[in-house]
Amino acid sequence: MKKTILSLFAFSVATISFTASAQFAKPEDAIKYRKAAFTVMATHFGRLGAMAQGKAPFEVKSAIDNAEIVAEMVKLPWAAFAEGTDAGDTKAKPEIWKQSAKFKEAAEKLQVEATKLSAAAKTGKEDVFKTAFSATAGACKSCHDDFKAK
Ligand code: ASC
Repeated sequence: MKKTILSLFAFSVATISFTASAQFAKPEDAIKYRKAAFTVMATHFGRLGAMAQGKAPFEVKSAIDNAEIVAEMVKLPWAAFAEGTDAGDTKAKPEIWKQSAKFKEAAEKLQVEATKLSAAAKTGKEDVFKTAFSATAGACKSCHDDFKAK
């Protein structure tokens, strides 16, 4: 029984990782894809940053629209960090694959914070929005510190 469960588990793990790398024909496609996702994310996060830092007026609709895009985009890059996509036109550090549990945790933390940011924008309260923005920016930064080359 135990053996059956173990081999089923091993099979599903193998299937999942195979599927992740099978999503992209070539490693450079995965690299391009994840960079594109981060670019879109950073564009909309930057618009939120301008409001959070008082460089643009705080507008609830704009905050909601941009935060919703960030919260969706933040789901996308991770599948493109498949095995074998560490070399090429990328600032991804080898630690992404060497400390994959820690990387996964950082990615999940960002997704949690981005979801909270979207909810914060919907309160329409500038101070609530600013606090959630800082927490999300902190999640971006701590992952970059550990996993992104300068
Ligand atoms: C941004 C952006 C990032 C993060 C990060 C937060 O606007 O493009 O990568 O914020 O700088 O510290």
